[in-house]
Amino acid sequence: MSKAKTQQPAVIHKVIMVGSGGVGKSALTLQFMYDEFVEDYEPTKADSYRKKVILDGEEVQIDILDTAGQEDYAAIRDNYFRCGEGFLCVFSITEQESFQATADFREQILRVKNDENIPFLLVGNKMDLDAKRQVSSEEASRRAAEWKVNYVETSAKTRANVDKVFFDLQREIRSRKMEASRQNNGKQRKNKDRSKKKCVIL
Ligand SMILES: Nc1nc2c(ncn2[C@@H]2O[C@H](COP(=O)(O)OP(=O)(O)O)[C@@H](O)[C@H]2O)c(=O)[nH]1
Ligand SMILES: [Mg+2]
Repeated sequence: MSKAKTQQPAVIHKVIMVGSGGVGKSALTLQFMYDEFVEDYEPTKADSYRKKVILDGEEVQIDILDTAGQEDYAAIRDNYFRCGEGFLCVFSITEQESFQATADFREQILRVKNDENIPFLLVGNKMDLDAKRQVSSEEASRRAAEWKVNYVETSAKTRANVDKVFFDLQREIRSRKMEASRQNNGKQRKNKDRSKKKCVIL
């Protein structure tokens, strides 16, 4: 902490990738982080990443937790979700089941965070595979509207909208934090300790 030169940006936005296995959570994360399409990332591996980015002129750090199935254990999943400030809820447009599963993820997140306005984007990935499409953008947009969130289609392969989803979500997180700090203005910050807890990957 004493190395001033390598000091991390003061602002950290914590993003969690959720969604069924195989939808492209890791591919989106790695495309965003390293500008490459990784076809064969270990499907059971959860990992966290951090990167300095410029968000509307301000240097911030984005922390991304790429979840990978251990979420089946409720305690581990809840621990992950509690750490998150914003969620990219990913399905594959080529797999109807993965779209249905987003409702379960949404429900679990709302239960853990207890906040209807939690920063959240519904992400339809693999838009480059339009010929194999099983979920129409109308259907997905309808669900997003019900949830009062935005729907964005991406391709981790072509990089389409990859930056957009990570940056849009960070903007939502930022405005949510600004709102929270306005509400807490002058008051003791009750959640301070909790928000400092590290995300533990098991
Ligand atoms: N064509 C195409 N394939 C993708 C895309 N995103 C991921 N994949 C492939 O889908 C498979 C599962 O991706 P992965 O990122 O491991 O999914 P995860 O289980 O959600 O992390 C891999 O073979 C990826 O190469 C995409 O946008 N387009
Ligand atoms: Mg993965």
